[in-house]
Amino acid sequence: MAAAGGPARRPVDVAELVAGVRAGRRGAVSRAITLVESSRTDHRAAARELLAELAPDPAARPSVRVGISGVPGVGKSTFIETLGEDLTEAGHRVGVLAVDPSSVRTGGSVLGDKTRMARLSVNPAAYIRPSPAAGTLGGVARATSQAMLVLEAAGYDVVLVETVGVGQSEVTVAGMVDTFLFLTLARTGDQLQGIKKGILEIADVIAVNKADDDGGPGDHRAEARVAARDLAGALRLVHGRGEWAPPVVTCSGLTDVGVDEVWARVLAHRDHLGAEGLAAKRAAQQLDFTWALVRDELEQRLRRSAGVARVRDEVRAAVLAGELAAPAAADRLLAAYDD
Ligand SMILES: Nc1nc2c(ncn2[C@@H]2O[C@H](COP(=O)(O)OP(=O)(O)OP(=O)(O)O)[C@@H](O)[C@H]2O)c(=O)[nH]1
Ligand SMILES: [Mg+2]
Repeated sequence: MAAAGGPARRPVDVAELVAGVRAGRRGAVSRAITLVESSRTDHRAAARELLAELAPDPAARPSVRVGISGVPGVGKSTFIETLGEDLTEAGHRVGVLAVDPSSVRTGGSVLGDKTRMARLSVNPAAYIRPSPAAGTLGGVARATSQAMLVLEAAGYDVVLVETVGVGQSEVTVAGMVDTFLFLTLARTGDQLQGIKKGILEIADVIAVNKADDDGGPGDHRAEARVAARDLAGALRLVHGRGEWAPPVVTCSGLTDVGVDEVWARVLAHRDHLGAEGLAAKRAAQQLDFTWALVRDELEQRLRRSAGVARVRDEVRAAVLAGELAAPAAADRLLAAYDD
């Protein structure tokens, strides 16, 4: 375990890492993911080499990539644990990753609390990786999508990506998976207010979770069914004829009721895409990802720019004092960057 912080910065042995990942060795998988998460220049070069070596065989059956989102506490981790156990029992190998926007600010992590997936985290057919704890959302997204490639090369044929349902992270995750599953609750007040319209547009499958009798008084199953019916009605207004209309089902991740049904809908969505549709979707995602990487890199160059650093304080003071209008200030900064 010399990778993390040994004083002797040994160069990365990419060939050894490739062999280890391909053999499905957990230690190698962990080190490979740490490598693709690293922002060190020499690591970035090694990571590129690694990913080129691990590139999937185009003739092989593609993995199943599913994003799972919903507000904090909706039951994503519990659902993933139950689904993961069911899938590994059925012979799949399941990788779990997280994109956590809060980790970008606080250094925390959605999956940091592994006890929430106590069974899956000791399951030999599963691999759980918490969200990288630092960086921009773009950086975390890059790390996550590359970690996905590592897991796939290691033989994980299902990859589940958990993300908290706040803002841009959902759109980011939707841009790197085949199917986007949105978990919601029956009792979040007005269904349509509780769920941002944007979510309804990116969700491929929706499940009203906690449809069980484990959460206090009331008939949660009946409430969940009513909520699912209302949502399905609302979705018909959003989606046109002939398009995939996201099915709305009910489930309980905690008691493993309806989870198989949710998975069946995920697979139905894949069938709807078809092999060509899936390939086209992934290709389009790669193009979007390319530009996201460029934007991310440009932002970092902007931050590192010596020219910008020279005028930044002065421009800031002038704008705050009302002496310089924003468009003129932006021109000054851009001119300083271009110098
Ligand atoms: N009744 C009931 N409770 C559940 C269910 N799933 C999760 N819970 C409970 O809800 C709480 C939150 O569950 P998590 O699985 O951690 O939720 P999460 O969406 O991953 O939460 P964050 O990662 O913090 O966003 C826990 O106390 C769970 O025991 C369910 O299907 N039914
Ligand atoms: Mg969670």
